[in-house]
Amino acid sequence: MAEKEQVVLVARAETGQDDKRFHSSLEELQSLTETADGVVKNTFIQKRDRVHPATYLGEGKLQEIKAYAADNEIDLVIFNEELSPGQLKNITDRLEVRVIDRSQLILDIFAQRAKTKEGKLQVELAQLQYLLPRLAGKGTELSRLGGGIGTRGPGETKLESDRRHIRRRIDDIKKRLSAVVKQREQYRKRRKENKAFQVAIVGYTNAGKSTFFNRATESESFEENLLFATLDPLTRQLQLPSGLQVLLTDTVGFIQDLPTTLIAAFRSTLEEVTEADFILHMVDASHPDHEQHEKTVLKLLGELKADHLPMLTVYNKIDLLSGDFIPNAFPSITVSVHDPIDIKRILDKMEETLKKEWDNYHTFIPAGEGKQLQRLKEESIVSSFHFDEEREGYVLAGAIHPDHPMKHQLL
Ligand SMILES: Nc1nc2c(ncn2[C@@H]2O[C@H](COP(=O)(O)OP(=O)(O)OP(=O)(O)O)[C@@H](O)[C@H]2O)c(=O)[nH]1
Ligand SMILES: [Mg+2]
Repeated sequence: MAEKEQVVLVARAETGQDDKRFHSSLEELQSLTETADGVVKNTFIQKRDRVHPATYLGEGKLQEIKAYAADNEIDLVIFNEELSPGQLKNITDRLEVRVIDRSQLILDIFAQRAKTKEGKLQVELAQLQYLLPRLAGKGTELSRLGGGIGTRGPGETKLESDRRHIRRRIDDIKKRLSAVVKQREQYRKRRKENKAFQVAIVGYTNAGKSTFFNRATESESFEENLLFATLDPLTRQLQLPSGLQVLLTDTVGFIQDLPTTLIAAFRSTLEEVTEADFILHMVDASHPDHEQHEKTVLKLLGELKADHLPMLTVYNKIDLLSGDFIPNAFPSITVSVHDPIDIKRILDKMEETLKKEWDNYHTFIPAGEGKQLQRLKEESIVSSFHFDEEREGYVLAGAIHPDHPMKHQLL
């Protein structure tokens, strides 16, 4: 394995800003750096209300960082905010060490983690779009693409560093993406026609989504104590306790201050969410900023126009909390998805929540109509069920989605 890069973080603090928020964003930058395989050696903070248009920070601070970097064999300096192309160039010239910003760091992590063809194409597109205005076109600038955090491309591909090639590659990726998106739409349409009930797990990065997804479906989705462990949505079939069949989708984690290029690129990855019938919102209740995380996720759900969907909030990692936990959201459940009993509790609670949204029915199905019976068991929530000897058939009660095609036969 390559040696880890030695990193310095740089942030700008404004007077009167929310202190807690500032520190959590710095801590997040540190986690992101570690996820990208860097080691944070030091953090520089400058109090400054206005960004210096040319160099972001003041001259004195930059000299201080430069001296530190030279004395401590620093490979990379990461700025907490997005830098303009001009700032990036000026700062790099002054510090004489490689410089990237928060966006580039996140893009780099995404590049490492993307798994599907579409995911890889989208990350590369976002990276190239970010890079293009930042290439000054001189040989020295281009050589900075040599390697390390912020320069890595998705999969086997290497990031291009020549403007003309980049433009051609961007066009090429867009063409390929539209083909992939069409395929995906077809597939989704087919799935909709089959009327499968779709549940999307959403939440801030590292909340425990994949852990729940794996335990609930007993599969092997990549779960790790890293930010953005999951980049491509994964969908699997799951049977709820009553027998209801749903399609469960694990999604990419949300984060505050996501680079704008990435929001656009990842919209289609999150389109699974807009297609969902139900949202499971996973929150790491043990995280000191969980309220802020919750808000970030709800805001993004609003932007995706998915905030009208029925939702269950799952407060996770309760094993790490000592005191009582008071939830903000309703309906909600407090769990540790490491505990198998809690997996079952979440599934029960999902059904309970759905039942409240759905319409109740009582019905009779003659013994010969086995197919109908099977369908009701899989597509509705059957709460009671017995065989009536006299009438020779099944007496059922349960709840069904208001738009389900079988509904009118039942009521
Ligand atoms: N202590 C504790 N750790 C948990 C719990 N649930 C998940 N974790 C850990 O939290 C880390 C993150 O879990 P993941 O399931 O990868 O989180 P995620 O939400 O899928 O994260 P992204 O894919 O990055 O968005 C892993 O190390 C899990 O083992 C829990 O209930 N208690
Ligand atoms: Mg995950």
